[in-house]
Amino acid sequence: MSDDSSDKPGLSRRRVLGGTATAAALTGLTGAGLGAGGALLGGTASRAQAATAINKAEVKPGDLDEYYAFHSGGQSGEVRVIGVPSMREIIRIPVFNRCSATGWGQTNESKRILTEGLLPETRAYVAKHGMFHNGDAHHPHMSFTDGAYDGRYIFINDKANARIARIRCDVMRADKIIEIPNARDVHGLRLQKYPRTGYVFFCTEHLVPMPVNDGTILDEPKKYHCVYNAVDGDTMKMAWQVLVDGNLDNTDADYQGKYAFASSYNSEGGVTLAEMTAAEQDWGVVFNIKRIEEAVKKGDCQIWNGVPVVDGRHGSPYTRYIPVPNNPHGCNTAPDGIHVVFNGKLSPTTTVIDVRLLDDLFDDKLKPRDVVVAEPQLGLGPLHTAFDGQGNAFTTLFLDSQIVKWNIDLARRLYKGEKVDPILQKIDVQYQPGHNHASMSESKEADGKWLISLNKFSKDRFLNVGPLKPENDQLIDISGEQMAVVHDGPSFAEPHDTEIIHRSKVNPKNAFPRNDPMWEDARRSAEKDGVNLEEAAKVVRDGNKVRVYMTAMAPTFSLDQFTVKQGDEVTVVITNMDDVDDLSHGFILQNHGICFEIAPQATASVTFVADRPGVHWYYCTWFCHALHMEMAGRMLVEPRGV
Ligand code: CUK
Ligand code: CUA
Ligand code: CA
Repeated sequence: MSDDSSDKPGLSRRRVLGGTATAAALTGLTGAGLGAGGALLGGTASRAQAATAINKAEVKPGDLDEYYAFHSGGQSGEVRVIGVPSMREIIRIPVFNRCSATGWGQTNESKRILTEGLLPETRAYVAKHGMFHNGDAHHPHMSFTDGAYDGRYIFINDKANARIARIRCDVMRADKIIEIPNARDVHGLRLQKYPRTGYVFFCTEHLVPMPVNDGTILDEPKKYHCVYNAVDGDTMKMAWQVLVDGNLDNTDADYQGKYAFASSYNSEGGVTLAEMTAAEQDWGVVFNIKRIEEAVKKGDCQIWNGVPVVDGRHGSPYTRYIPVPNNPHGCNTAPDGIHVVFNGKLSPTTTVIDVRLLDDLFDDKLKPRDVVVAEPQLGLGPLHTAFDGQGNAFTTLFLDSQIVKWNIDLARRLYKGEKVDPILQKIDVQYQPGHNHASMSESKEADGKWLISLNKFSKDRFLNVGPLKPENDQLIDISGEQMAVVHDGPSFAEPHDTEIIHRSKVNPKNAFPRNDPMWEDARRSAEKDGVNLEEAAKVVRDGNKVRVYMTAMAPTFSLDQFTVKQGDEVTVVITNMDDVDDLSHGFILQNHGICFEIAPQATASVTFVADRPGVHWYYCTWFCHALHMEMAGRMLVEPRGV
């Protein structure tokens, strides 16, 4: 234990928790160490072992990583693609944010995606007050076919504005974003694994008046609710919702296509920290997919804002509530297809259920606690669990700043009364881990090679950059008996979750297909104007609306000037006719706040009002040619009345 512990983030967290958490949850909290100050090697891993592991993690210049990791960007609203094991950030995919480089949030194509799925009242709100340019992206997950990652899509939630986005993995761009009715946020998100995705399952976390939250109910928490949600991942339309008791936090689904699971830390239905931590136990909720689908089909549901809502509160045939101590957080299905782990957070335990017992639970042959097959005591602040596909689990201990490796079978035997210790190793991480994720871990192809621990504090691990520090994403080699930390990776606000997916599963294109649906609107408008996007060099006036069509081909725009009148609404539509790998162009219009990227074979457009008479240069932003600097042109704006 280090001696300067008074300013350790872990201890201040404990103080926060200590204020209201139950006595049971706090037992032993003060005795927990933060991890020996900055030691590279945690637990019992030897130095030699770690050195070999670090060797394995090295990716030489010019070599490719073996895995993609898809990191959520938290409150930055984006998704980041990381190479594993090098931990190099490869690219960012803007989703819920506004991206200065790519023009996401500014181009007409991205604005359509960002607005078309909004609910009518939100659309009216943003029309009046401006677009949302933030999101809180937590849980990126790749679509499945038969329990294996299939490389089609990544789905991710926006906790801030109750949205779900779908990212096409062929071009690594978001193509659908929808807002969820009847809710005010979206938290835990996982996908149907079998037979395929299928459903996108997710939780709403914060209790609100439902179905109408228009001010008629305000400070009456008893009338607030949460719902469990399923969206059809192919159409990105709401399939159904399930009304529950208490709140919902994280979720996962089985490998049989029958059940989905969610944790609840607020079974109390409270609205203050004290209320939400009042009970010794909360619960994990099990959702019976088949029964819910049948209920929707036969109309045993209400329609709230166009969505069938099944009543899954206590006593319904659609859900079962399994008591779980205490304010549980993560909910993780093991790749064995059998076990689901609820992570106790305020309880030092995880609660493991066996999905083979769930049919009997729903037929009332078993009671809720009968499906619990293990409840190992792991350490303080268990938040999330990952798996190696060989029967072992890796749980983050937020308060202890450790990852604990434990064996599921041993935990079951301990639960039955055998004298065994399921804990195989604990390793220090720096510091305070939230999610972790092992390679291929949430699929049936979990391969037990690498684990990323997404630590919430980096503190002294990187050069000091002032009061706001990065997070620390640590890479851990889990291929041997003992875990070893092999890499520290600073990352900006704030990966909550990641997925490590073998590169054989992901096959992005080097250029967009020319007939991509992304610029369907631009193509239609061009056809109406008698313009061929692929050969365009034309200015079309339509009242005070002006459409400027051009192509970009290194090192020229097909128009090196165009003239408009002050006050015109100008739409610039650019098609990148280069089809060489890695040959993006870009378009900046000076002094108009306009910048966007045009990927190989893509079309992109921006609409603005030309309200500044004079000469304004536009230029290419992506270095594309020796004459990139010369890839430019002028917009001439005639003063009004000329
Ligand atoms: S949550 Cu952030 S550490 Cu949104 Cu999955 Cu657990
Ligand atoms: Cu085109 Cu730089
Ligand atoms: Ca609680």
